[in-house]
Amino acid sequence: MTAIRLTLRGVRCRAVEVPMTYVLGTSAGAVRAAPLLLVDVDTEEGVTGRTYLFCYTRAAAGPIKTMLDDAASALAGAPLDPAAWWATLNKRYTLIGVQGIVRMAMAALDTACWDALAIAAKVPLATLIGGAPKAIPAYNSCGLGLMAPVALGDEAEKLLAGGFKAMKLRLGYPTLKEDLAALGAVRASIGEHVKIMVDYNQALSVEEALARGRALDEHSVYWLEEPVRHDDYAGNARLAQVLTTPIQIGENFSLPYAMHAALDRGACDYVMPDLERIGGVTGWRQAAAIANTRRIPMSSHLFPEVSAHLLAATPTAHWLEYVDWANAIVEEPLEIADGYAVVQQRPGNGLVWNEDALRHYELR
Ligand code: SMN
Ligand code: MG
Repeated sequence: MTAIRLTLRGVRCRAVEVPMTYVLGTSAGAVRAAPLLLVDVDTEEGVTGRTYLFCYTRAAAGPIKTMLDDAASALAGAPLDPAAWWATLNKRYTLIGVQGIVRMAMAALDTACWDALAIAAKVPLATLIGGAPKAIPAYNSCGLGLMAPVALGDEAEKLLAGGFKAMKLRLGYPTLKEDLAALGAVRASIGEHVKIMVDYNQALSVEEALARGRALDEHSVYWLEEPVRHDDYAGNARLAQVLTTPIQIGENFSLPYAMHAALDRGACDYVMPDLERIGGVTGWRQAAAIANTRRIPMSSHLFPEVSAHLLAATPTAHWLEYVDWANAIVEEPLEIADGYAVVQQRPGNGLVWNEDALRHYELR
């Protein structure tokens, strides 16, 4: 741990729902607005660390806040030590289980504490965790949900703004023919030189994924994401063996243990952990070490502001997933230049709330 000494005073949470520029129409349902829980960790020394959680559904914001308050009440007055606090909180929550919203609350506390420590040390988060600010290749993951091919072509063209050289298309239509029509429409609109990742959000059986995957193998898809149940490691491993398109999973890895188990089973070619599911900055660093020992390319899932710092300190860093959801409520949105996310030199992870905008979107 670092030599910086900060003392936990408490946690403040505010729920907001921000409009999304592009609807995220996945095979498992459409997301039209982003319910976010903004988390501020206050210290006795006056430094505040911040992060946010994506709640998926409004209903989860309140219960996550309750769990965060509980965790903070157990640790108030203690010196900030996010890596060590996992053991303390694992013990406190063994019986309920460190899963779901319990784990999301712990990840947020962890991430905000790391922000506070970086601010106190006057260095960017990337630097505090052993990297340095740099440009991170990003793909545009806004939109491109399940919709008519013509609309997909139009949207894909808009998503090139910012110089993106890669974007993600959601698939999982009732038929392979429709999947190929969607892919064809995006390809025709953006040309041969922009990479297309495709995401099934676990829609397929292994047999169906083999059939659709073999067809996609002929269409230069950059990766094939979550084709089947995320925790069917045997099924994913079969796909990774048979198909030439790389298999990408990881947004549903629960803590670094799940990623370790998936890689032990050969379940994928690439990994893309999610900050709030992998265990915050502490969990991410452990996952990055696992990916490094196996030379597995590691991308991020959502939370581009913090993830850019994490990827800047990840030995096998691959792609940043860019979404613009938090832009509506932060002072300085993550900058994208020529398709790269720019990790800033300012201390911490860079998240500062725009209080005026926040009041507008706050859920009460
Ligand atoms: C996704 C992200 C957030 C909500 C729904 C779906 C998607 C992704 O799987 O990888 O971006
Ligand atoms: Mg996904």
